[in-house]
Amino acid sequence: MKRLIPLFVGGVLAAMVTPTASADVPQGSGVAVTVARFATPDTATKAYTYDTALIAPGAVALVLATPLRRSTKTLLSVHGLIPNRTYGAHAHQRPCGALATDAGAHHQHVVDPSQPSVDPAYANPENEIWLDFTTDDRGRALVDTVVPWRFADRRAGSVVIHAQPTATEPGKAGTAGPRVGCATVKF
Ligand SMILES: [Cu+2]
Repeated sequence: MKRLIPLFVGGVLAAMVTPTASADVPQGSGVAVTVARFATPDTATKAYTYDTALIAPGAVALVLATPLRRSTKTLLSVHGLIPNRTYGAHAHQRPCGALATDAGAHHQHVVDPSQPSVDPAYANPENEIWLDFTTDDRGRALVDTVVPWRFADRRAGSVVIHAQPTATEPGKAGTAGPRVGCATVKF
């Protein structure tokens, strides 16, 4: 598995970056790459599991955040989760920590004046980065999303994985149940 990760990352990077590198990726703006193995908070440094029944220690997350000309593409790949299960996932404001709440709220491009934000006008997959996924029968998933904006002075710090799919209705928009894991990402 350890040997496979660089190959996997290399393949995904090549697939993501090569075809559009000259056209869409501005000079000097980096693709943020995170590859991390989930661990319990006592030993984790980059990817934390807060619920080992839903994210086993040793599971792997890969996140690629690519600034395009007027948009941002984020890709999340996971290995070693529960097979055939849907998880919620979003970009959150701060890096992960020992507590699931350390990552803060969702990063919003246009910040909802009313927090916590559960208004679909702000808590939606164009104003936030949503990466919900369903694992295959081997516990793997690959998902990506493009939002029509780029990070400026405020940048997200992590991708948080939740126990449930993300709700979209008023009063619940953006919520996805307990936070079961977190990967620190330098967006
Ligand atoms: Cu979230």
